[in-house]
Amino acid sequence: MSKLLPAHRTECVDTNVWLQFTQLAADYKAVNLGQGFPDFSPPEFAQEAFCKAVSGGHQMHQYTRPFGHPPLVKILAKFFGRIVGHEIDPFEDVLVTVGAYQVLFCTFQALIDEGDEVIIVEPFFDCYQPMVKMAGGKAIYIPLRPKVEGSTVLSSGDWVLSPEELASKFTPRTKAIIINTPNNPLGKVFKREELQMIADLCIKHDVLCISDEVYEWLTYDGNKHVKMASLPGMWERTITIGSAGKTFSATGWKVGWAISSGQIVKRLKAVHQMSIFVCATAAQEAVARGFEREYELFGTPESYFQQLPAMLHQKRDKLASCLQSVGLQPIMPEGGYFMITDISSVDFNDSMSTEDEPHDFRFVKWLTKEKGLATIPVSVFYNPEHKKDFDKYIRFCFIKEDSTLDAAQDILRKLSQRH
Ligand code: IK2
Repeated sequence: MSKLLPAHRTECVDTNVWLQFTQLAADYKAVNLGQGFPDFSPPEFAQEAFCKAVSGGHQMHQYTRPFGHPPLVKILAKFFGRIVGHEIDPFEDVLVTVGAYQVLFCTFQALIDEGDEVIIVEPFFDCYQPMVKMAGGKAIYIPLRPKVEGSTVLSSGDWVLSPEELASKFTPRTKAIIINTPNNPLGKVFKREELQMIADLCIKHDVLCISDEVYEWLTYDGNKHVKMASLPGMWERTITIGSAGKTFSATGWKVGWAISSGQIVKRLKAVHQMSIFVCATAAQEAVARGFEREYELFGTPESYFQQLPAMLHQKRDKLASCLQSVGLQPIMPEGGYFMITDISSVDFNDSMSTEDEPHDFRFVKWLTKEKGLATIPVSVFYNPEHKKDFDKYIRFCFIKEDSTLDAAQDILRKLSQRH
């Protein structure tokens, strides 16, 4: 066999939806409600903290502690210790990484062995599946489904797991389950009872829970984010994943973290040490200052963790009314900054697409190229066997300037008039 061939472990990595659709949006100069990032600046205090860090002396430009800049791990431990109700050791129980993406990679590499099964709740952030596979694990899927098939589903809260179906997925080989709350792309915020049902199964089968909580501050209509690690018996088996990019509307800073028991974090640190070693100092310093501010203002109207969801609530409602006004039925997200909608009623001429592409891929390409509006097909958040059942939905991102949402509205209105 040729020595020029790559290692097998890279074979599970195919093209990536973000590369593909972000490029398409740029090529066609489309109004971009595709990839999940704000088209506005982070809050003033965060920008100032970043500038201050950069001009804060030579140390800010040199390596810091490999497993997390000390001021950052200290405030993360203090901040989340108060919420989880468990003392968190900043140097043992926290790892800072290059965004939540790298935490996911470290987690799977550190904890999954050849043949281990990982239960993935669908829809799921698309990298979970190849990352499990790359670690030698086997992904086992369980979809959230609308409560009553065929009825009009109006809220992401109507999408639920079947407790019996979930229980049937646990086997002696199950090592972990990964959940994402608030969920990307659906916007579901798991209720305490739903998390308790998952926690009970984790404890019963001695399984880890990887809890991707990058949108934790973004909940609407009185829905409350509950941290899996705060449930009884879950601290020692939960890896909680967070992202400064999502927390402070600064996705380009690429600072993320894992919080778990020291024993688990020690293994994640090993992967981090062998891959990245140390993350950018100034970005971590700025995130630390952001959290210190939020610690003091927690629960007050000045807190960004109150202001951001309040702003996004309005944007969510604006996008929802726009979709409704053109005859589309959005599934109202309880959290996060994405909204999905059924597009099966929309006629479109997709002569440019290939036959074998899923319906939502064809629709999104057509909408971007022909109409100048970029979105994301929802079937990318499903495993190949379930894609067909969910390819009638597309995802809109609403953490955008009102002018961007207005531009999207103009396009959708024209589209509906044509029909
Ligand atoms: N986990 C989830 C659930 C995410 O959504 C993301 C970021 N995804 O945003 C792209 C999109 O869906 O449009 C991550 C993890 C990664 O976060 P970070 O940017 O901190 O690496």
